[in-house]
Amino acid sequence: MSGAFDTILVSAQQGVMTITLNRPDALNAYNERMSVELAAALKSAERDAQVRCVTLTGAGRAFCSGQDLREIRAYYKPDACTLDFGAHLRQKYNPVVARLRSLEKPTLAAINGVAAGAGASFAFACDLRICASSASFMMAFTHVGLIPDSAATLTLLQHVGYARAAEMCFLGDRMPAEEALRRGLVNRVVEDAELADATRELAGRLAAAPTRAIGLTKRALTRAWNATLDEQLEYEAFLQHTAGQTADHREGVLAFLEKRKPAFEGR
Ligand code: LHQ
Repeated sequence: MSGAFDTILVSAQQGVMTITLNRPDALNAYNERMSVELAAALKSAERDAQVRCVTLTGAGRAFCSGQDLREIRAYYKPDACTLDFGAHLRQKYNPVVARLRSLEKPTLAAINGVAAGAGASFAFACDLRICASSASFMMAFTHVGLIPDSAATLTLLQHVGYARAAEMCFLGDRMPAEEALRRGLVNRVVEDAELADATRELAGRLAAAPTRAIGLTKRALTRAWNATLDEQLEYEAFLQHTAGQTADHREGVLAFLEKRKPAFEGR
């Protein structure tokens, strides 16, 4: 599938699909074509049983600088902006974020450089974030008089809490990787030169995990934000019924009893 795209690179190795946003001259700004291609790559990750982890990263010195502001330049008339923002988000951003969140496989953002605007939102929508030490996050929306979108008002809030989320969104200051780690916004920070290896190692571990159970765990964690204790207990019982029927569950228990490492197959 790697040959089919202009704005992203896609490769698959040992159960890990790596999607690289690939417009480095524009800091991987998100344009119309990238929205179509990213949606297609995520759809194929969803359908392909061989894919058991998805890594999202950027080519060059940035992760993603958000909306390509040059591409929408023509909408800015002398007295008004004629872009239909609602339709733009619903068509080009929301399906990608929804797919990232609902994918029943682990997603890992490998943040190689600045993640700004919707670029930060995409990183926040992934399950885990590993970060190069020179990377940073910037809620750039405020600098162009917009509100955070692509679910950042939810995901950032979940990751760092209201006070920090509000400050990041209102002021739009760059948050360096180390601070993001302290605030719980990212899982790991590594030296820039180590990012590729550390990502491969972590993604490899995720791809070797019991994929069905991970997918069901994602569902449970997502539902928990809006659930009461009783609802969540019931939902866990419902999902565990499914997990209990998987080959990986059986393999995990047998491996424990036989004192060996489990070999999960993702089914
Ligand atoms: C860019 C961009 C970019 C085009 C760097 N576009 N070229 C939703 C609904 C509808 C519409 C609007 O948007 C949204 C969601 C959003 O994402 S809103 C937020 C949009 N993003 C931004 O406002 C961020 C704009 N970029 C920046 O603030 C800086 O470039 C950052 C802080 C990311 C990096 O700064 P530097 O490291 O100093 O790099 P630079 O500014 O020199 O950029 C390098 C090149 O990349 C430059 O091109 P050039 O031809 O001059 O070398 C920039 O024009 C280009 N570029 N971001 N979003």
